[in-house]
Amino acid sequence: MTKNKALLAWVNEITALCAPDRVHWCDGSQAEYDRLCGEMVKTGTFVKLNAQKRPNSYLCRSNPSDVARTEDRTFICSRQQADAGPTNNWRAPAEMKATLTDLFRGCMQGRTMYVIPFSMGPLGSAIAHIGIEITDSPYVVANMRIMTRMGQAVLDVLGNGKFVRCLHSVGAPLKSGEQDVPWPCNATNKYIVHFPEERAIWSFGSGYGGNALLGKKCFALRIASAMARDEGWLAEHMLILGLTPPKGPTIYIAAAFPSACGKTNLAMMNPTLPGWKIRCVGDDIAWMKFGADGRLYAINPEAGCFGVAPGTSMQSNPNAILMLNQNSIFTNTAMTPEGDVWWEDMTPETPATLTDWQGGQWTSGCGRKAAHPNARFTAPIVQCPVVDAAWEDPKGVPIAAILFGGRRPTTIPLVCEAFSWQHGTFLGAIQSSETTAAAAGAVGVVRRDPMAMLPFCGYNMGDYLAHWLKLGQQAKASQLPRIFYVNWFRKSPQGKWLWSGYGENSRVLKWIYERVTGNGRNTGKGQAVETPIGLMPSVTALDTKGLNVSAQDLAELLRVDVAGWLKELPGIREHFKKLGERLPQALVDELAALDQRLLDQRLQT
Ligand code: SAT
Ligand code: MN
Repeated sequence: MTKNKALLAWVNEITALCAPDRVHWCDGSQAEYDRLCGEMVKTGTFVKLNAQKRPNSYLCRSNPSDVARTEDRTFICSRQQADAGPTNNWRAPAEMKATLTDLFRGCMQGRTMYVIPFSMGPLGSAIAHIGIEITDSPYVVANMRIMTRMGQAVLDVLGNGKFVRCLHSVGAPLKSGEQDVPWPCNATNKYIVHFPEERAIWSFGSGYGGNALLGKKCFALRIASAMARDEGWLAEHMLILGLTPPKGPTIYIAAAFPSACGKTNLAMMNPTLPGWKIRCVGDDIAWMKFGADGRLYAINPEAGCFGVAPGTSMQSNPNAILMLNQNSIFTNTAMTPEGDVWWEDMTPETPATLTDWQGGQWTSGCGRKAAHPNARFTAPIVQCPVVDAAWEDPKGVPIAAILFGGRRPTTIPLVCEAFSWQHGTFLGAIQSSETTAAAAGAVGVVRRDPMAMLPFCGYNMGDYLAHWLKLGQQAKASQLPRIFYVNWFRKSPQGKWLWSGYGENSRVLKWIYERVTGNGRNTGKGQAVETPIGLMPSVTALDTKGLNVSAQDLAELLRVDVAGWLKELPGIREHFKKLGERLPQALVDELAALDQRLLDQRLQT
């Protein structure tokens, strides 16, 4: 247990407010996990999967009203509205506390309140931080045990120290004798609320993903980004991977893409280039601090993957499929008659009949999706066959390159390198992607999503970009990671993919490796040409040996579409206007310089 006075007082306070029937302090043991999962099988929340096919694994079906993050119900409650900025929903902290206090009063009646001590990052790492989540959802407890280091060991490390307060309720109290439902939630009243100055989170009404597993987006991104601003580090929506050539040292790369744009696939990819290896440190979040040597070191604050299931297959991501072989939780996937999970594109052949994600009968060709497009797996990252040997190193891994990217069928080339940290920050600031099913709302609409942090930055996005610039100025330029912008998602006007992606993306990573390690100079490798938008590989610089791509498609992938870029500019100006007054002038200057370079280029051609 704990002697931490602040923690004990807070647990007492929340117990009095929420009025649960019981309080359980999670010890994080396997026995506790097995018991909770067993109880959820009894109540119908979990279905135990066929143990021959998938040992110690469960399927869970959420309420159809609770299937993704709800950004319109997500709030940043800083004291000053300007500190939340124009891209976040804001309410005055006192007003929001009053609303929430009313909602939370008695909200855990008939339920057990769980106290979950968890560490984001290896226990005791100087980059790690501790949180305590209080929740009335055993589903959250089970997922947090996979996604974080959780339990008594965390309390031992915490001692009398500080922790982030994470309060969560499904918002569905039970009257005495009332029968529970498999997925309790509050269909009409959802609040995902952050108090960055207090380092506190209050989440009400949703049991799904980032709304409820509060260590993830709420703490590790929204609250941590505010901590990082104050303390001079970076909390980013980035995967971390190690890249090793056939001969030569490993480099580490961090990459920011919006939710459901292939971070998990890239983080554990099998390169098609012979002899190259990729190892996974993390697939979603990176916490990065400058080390004594001036380099930027990253840890993965998580211990599991909460990945998008549909589309994951032995072709697209074999290492993820192998990671899910056991000890995993599946949410909103379909189920086979044999009691295993299934989702769209999981296998070459579609099963004839299934139970769909809502528990209904499903037959092949019926026209409905069997799994929800945002169906998720939760699996321990140690089960990934290509987990990096240093993934739990408390020091973190040194980052040599940072990638930004998104889904863009047109205009944005396969890869380009920033001229400088400031230009790279600009490329991150104008990052754009088509929306996906990871968040509630329309899918396939292009949105500007700076550093893939728009839904996850816990403070003013203008200040956030200024923080990036400031860290760059404080560091030695030669020590800083180099910044690249990539786009695996180009399509022809007829809608055909121009680039096969997945393992073939190793060809782009090889060029990046050569840029970073050879400096592109004197080695004859990693040759780049200067273009208005950045440094790009000449057509021969990209290793295309054995790649099935026409010269025409390759040229298109590596072309600077001057007309297309000029058409982007009004949208970028609009976007910058939306970011508000605190947008750094340096980025406005970068935009003007880009405009000028594009116009010059148009004159020349
Ligand atoms: O639901 S989560 O926020 O955890 C997943 C995602 O959107 O990336
Ligand atoms: Mn994510």
